[in-house]
Amino acid sequence: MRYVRRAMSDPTSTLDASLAEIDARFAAEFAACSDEQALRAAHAKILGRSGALTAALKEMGKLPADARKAAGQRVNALKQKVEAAFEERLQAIARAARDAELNATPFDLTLPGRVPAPRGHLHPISLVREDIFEVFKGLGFAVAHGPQVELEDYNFTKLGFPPDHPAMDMHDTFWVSPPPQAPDARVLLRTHTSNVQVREMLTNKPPLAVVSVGPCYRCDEDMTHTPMFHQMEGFMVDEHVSMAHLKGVLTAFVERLFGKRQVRFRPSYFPFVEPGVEVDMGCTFCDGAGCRVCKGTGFVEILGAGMIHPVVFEHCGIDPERYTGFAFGTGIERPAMLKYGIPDLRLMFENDVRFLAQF
Ligand code: FA5
Repeated sequence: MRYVRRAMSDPTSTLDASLAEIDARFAAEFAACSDEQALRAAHAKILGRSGALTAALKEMGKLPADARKAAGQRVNALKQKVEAAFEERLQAIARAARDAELNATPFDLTLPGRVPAPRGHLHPISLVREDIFEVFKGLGFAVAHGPQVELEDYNFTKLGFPPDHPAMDMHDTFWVSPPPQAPDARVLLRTHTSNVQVREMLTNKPPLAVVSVGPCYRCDEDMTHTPMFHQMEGFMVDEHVSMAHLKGVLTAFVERLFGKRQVRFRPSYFPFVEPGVEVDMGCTFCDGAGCRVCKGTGFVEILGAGMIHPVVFEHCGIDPERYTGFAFGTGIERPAMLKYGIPDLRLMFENDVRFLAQF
């Protein structure tokens, strides 16, 4: 319904007639509104920019000066009445909506959805990491973690890498700007998990048997190398630990992860072990018969290992006259590739669901 603007000769009477009309109708109009949108529209018809009461207010200027004050009070009183009724109706509408919601057919949030949500699963790297932890926990090893942003001292120096040693060329290192509070610190992204060996030996006393798995970084990329990859590191330190323990533990590890297969140890070099060995196992693709993966040898390289160098013990405050130990490490993408028959390491990090869904 529209409010009519009256044309009367006496401006005070015109105003009063408009106010009376608004007053007579607004309550019923608000009451007829059943939702907030309709109520706001009804309110705008009275108090909006072109609303009836707004128009009446504009007429005030036409009143004789002595009538303006009293007329202003009448307009304001009506305005307050309209606003109060509007607020009250607004709340009543909100209450009614809430009641309707509460009284509606109960909605059971715990019911399963009609379309089953596809279930995710662990990434092959995580699967192998968990398998590795299970094997070593079964052999009595504790699990430890180390930082990925590391000091050169813990990544190289304490492990006996002399500065500018050719062994460092194999670790194409990403260097990181030092923090402002230590501008001379030599900071890097760890190139291997052997930093965990250093940190654990610096903070704990033997006997120690620890395994760690985590991301490492080298400036390297091709079919079998990525700038970020994962390594496993393990070590054992106690009195009388020998190469026999190294061979026993690593043979058990290979057999528990891959099933019974041949394991062989070849001499090798790492600056932080003496003697050092490379550990190979019978190829999982051809069962030792010789294939493309094992380059016809029947063996694939699976671990680097060795007896911990006395210099490393000295750097970490462990008496090399009393204690001996062995350490081992490997990239874990390699075991994952062998275990699941994955041909290209880069597939692991492309996050293509067609690949990931196969595990
Ligand atoms: C090491 O990093 C030694 N810390 C391992 C070790 C620990 C030896 C304890 C003895 C005792 P190496 O640089 O060879 O060794 O790296 C070990 C493995 O990490 C490699 O055989 C490879 O499997 C993996 N790896 C290294 N760089 C990359 C890369 N860019 N992408 C993927 N895997 C890599």
